[in-house]
Amino acid sequence: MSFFRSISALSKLRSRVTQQSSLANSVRLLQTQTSSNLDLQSELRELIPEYQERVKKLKTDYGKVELGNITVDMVLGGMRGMTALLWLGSAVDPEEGIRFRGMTIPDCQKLLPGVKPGGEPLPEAILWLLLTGKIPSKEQVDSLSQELQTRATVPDYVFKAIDALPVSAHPMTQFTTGVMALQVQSEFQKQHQSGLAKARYWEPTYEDSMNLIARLPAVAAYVYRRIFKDGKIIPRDESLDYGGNYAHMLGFDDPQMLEFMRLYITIHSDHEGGNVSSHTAHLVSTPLADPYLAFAAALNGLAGPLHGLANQEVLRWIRSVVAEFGTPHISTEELKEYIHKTLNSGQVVPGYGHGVLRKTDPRYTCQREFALKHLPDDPYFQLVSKLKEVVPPILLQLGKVKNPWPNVDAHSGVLLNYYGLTEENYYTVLFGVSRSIGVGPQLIWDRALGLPLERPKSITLEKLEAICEKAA
Ligand code: CMX
Repeated sequence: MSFFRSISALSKLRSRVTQQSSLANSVRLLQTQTSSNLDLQSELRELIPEYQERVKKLKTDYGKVELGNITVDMVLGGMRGMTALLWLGSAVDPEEGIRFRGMTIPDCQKLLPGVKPGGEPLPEAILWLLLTGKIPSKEQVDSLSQELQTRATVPDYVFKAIDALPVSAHPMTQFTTGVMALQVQSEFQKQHQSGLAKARYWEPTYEDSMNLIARLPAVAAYVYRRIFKDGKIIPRDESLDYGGNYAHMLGFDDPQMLEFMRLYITIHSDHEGGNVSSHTAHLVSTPLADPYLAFAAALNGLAGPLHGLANQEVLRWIRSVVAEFGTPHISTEELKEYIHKTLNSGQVVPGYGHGVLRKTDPRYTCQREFALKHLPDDPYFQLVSKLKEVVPPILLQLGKVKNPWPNVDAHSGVLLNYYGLTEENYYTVLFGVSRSIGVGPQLIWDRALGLPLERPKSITLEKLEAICEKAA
């Protein structure tokens, strides 16, 4: 199928999707591309020439096609609405939310293999989908699971680097330090210094990205056990899948928690390219910084309270509400009062709002559905449900908030808390591990497609004023 026929098929698919036949259509689209290889790298190797052709055609035949105008608002408004990045794995529609290679979260829950039929998608499956655009079979997912296990050994100096920090250092600081220490093993850096040809850049990038993804759970679990469990480390269980094993190394073996972890990693993996962590990873990788360097930079952006740290902030805020009233059973009036108090003190309500979304985040909705199934009577879940009714009208009244609805971070904390992962300072590390599964594939494609150094033009204040005066 040619690229333009694929695009037209995709846009037809999209309009039909909104008429509630998303699953059937997604299946039809993805079935046109059945996977034949058992291992991921061979699958990718087959795909790369086709994608290179598509990008080449765009550059040679359509290079001057406009994607929109750049306005002063965009320059002063954090580049909102400026389409300027190529990102293969996923796209966020303001009304509908995330689609991973064209598939919604419910599509993924139905079509991607779980541990058992009907189980939550395995993180290995979303990794396969994001990298190849194809739905993997259970056999392929199991083979990838094994591949990740064989790559998962973490050198001792990584743990020593973390140990050099005070235990009181924030979990994200300790985690990112571990990622920087992993960088010592970068294949890309080694091969590039030995004179690697450009056409082969993607190969060590694949090695680094897969090694990084495979090793992160052990590093992340080490940080958790070091800070919160007296340094008692739990070795990995090779019989478990990626998400299950991560939960196990943290110290959680309840099968429901393992299922939640698989869902959590899947839905946090990717959120198109413009969010701070994904964009940072891409940007930092473009001067050929290796995947470890790029991902460590991404984690530093994720650690900001308006981005990935918001999940920590949400639980802290919920705990402060409960502490204020001495109970999680709080009346609507009391909740309203507390929200106003937060806003009047100049703070944001964490877990609400978004830079792109204009409806409730489907990542929130699927966590809500999980909670309704497994913990409907949990008082913290009930409080989160009540907040969804009370917060949006108050934010709307402010007259400036573009999206008053809950985002992914509004929900994850109460689920983790229910299963015993109560230390909210750690939550962003979970997000970080998950985000590697979205970022890794894009870094591989960045090198396979030969995407150049990212270097947008900036403008001085005087120049901006002069242009505006002339336009007026
Ligand atoms: N509470 C209070 N005020 C909010 C708000 C919220 N939840 N969301 C937006 N606003 C305010 C903004 O601070 C801004 O105020 P000023 O003009 O005074 O600076 C105004 O409304 C307009 O902002 P916006 O255009 O609606 O939102 P942005 O695209 O600028 O910001 C986001 C998006 C997520 C940073 C913002 O909604 C926010 O701070 N939310 C709370 C933090 C949060 O949940 N972050 C997690 C997002 C998901 C993720 O990345 O993980």
